[in-house]
Amino acid sequence: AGTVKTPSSPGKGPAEVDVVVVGAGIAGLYALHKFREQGLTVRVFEVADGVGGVWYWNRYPGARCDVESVDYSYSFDEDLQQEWNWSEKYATQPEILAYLEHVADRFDLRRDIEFGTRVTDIVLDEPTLRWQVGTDTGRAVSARFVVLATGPLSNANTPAIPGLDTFAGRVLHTSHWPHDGVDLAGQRVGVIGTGSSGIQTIPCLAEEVARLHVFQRTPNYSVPAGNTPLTEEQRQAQKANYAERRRLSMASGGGSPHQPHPKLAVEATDEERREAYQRRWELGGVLFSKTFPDQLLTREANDTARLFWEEKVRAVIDDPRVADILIPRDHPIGTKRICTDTNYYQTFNRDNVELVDLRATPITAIDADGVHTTETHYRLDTLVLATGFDAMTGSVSRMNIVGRGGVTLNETWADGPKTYLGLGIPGFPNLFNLTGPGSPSVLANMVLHSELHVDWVAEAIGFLDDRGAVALEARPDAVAAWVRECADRAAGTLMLEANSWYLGANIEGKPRVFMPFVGGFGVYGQIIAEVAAAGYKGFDVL
Ligand code: N01
Repeated sequence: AGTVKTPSSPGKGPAEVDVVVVGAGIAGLYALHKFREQGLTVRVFEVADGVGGVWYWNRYPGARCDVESVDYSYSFDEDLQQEWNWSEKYATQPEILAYLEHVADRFDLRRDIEFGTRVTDIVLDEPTLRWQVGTDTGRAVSARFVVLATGPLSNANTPAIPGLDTFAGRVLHTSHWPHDGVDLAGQRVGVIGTGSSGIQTIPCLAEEVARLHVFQRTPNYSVPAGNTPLTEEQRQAQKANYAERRRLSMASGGGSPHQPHPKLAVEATDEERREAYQRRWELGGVLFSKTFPDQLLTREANDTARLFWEEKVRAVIDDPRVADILIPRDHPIGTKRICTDTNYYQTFNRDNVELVDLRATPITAIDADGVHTTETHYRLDTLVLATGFDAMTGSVSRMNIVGRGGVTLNETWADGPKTYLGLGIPGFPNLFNLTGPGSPSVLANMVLHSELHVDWVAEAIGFLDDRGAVALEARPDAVAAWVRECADRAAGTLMLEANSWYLGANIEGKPRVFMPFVGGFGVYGQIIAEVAAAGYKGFDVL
């Protein structure tokens, strides 16, 4: 448990504010803008030297969003959405970062953000119900509200492979790629990890390096992104239809305007199914896993998608033995985040690329020169770790968050995260965790989800202020019911059949709990709106 520091202000910045926001990514930037517009004083702390969150850090070659740029952008300001021009259907990391920097400038956000500052402690002062926030730069700020906008995928996972620290070459993690780029021309490079990051970067690295060894433990499903430049005509058409596009997105399952086929996969004819899958295949990207409404509900429906996918993928891989290694067999399609790619499978037809099947020949150690498997030693100049994140709880768990009675959030969540609506935690009044466990989170479009959460918190603060109330605190019975509802909904799907990071399965010792709310973004939006309209049912108003 932490101690309460006396508010102080070494260097710059206020010692007392209405709201402290942790993180200046998509959610944190909008939170700052929204709360400030509401007349609140706000301070944002951000570890990085700039805005952007994941889009600040993940600069690996090929990094690109898998949600269409027109949808993966803020809706809160009509002029912003009409004036910004996306150049491609799926935006690259540099373009998204440029957009977020533009937003920071346009709304004059930087003056309330302290960069290069990590929040270390968030401690409740129980008599006043204020939060004392401490940082690694020695700042201590007192706030009525704390909003955690630390992002579900911001804490890199580096595997504990024996000897990793003895490697003489360079070790790069995709999520902490050097800002000035890396020249890998002529090198022998190894990539460990074939999730979304690996699958995006492998085709780009293959074109640059002399020799690429891809170390694959578990194969993933990937669908071609189908990225294209946007023409001025397409942009105009999208913008003319923006309001309707947003309306559909807010009511949808995943926060984008595309609707699933109106029939169940198991009720459609073979021909109808093929046509529907083909249309989604051509549309490109993650939406393939939501072609039919029952695709993630029953094996029978899922198999129809899986077999269509397998046929497509086998057709572009020259060596059937390589195809066998690249085709997943351990989980239904879509039960891990489906990946999107540009020429991923075709990359294994190249002479300078070798797929290493770690299921057959596991890594035993890393030495100064490269990677040892049970069969071979691979000499490498550079090792790329595309090994993912301690997702959804990783960043929050690294802060010392202390609520009522000196109990920490890590103690409260020892058996897995427990929230009411993802937003409230008993014992932690006025502490709001955005887009985290208990909300649709990573299953939805993060930009619209961030807006939904920030707007809800802003309204809740307005509600308290109108009544002269001090705090909102989730009730234990409401948490128990919500945790049960989230678990029941997940159990009704195929999502528990994969060892995914949604379940914490990629991190040793992490409790196995399906963390996102699986009931859909639109449904969730309705639920939290109804709770607010009913005077914050399930919360104590203090
Ligand atoms: O991480 P991952 P990611 N030895 O956890 C392997 C979003 N995202 O950064 O499955 C060998 O998915 C691990 O293997 P296994 C998106 O939501 C989006 O790729 O544990 N291998 C796996 O192959 C995504 O889902 C975009 O057997 C080891 C890989 O590393 C999420 O971020 C782009 C290992 C990790 O895959 C995370 O994606 C990028 C070990 N010891 C990311 N440890 C887009 O928008 C781990 N692995 C397109």
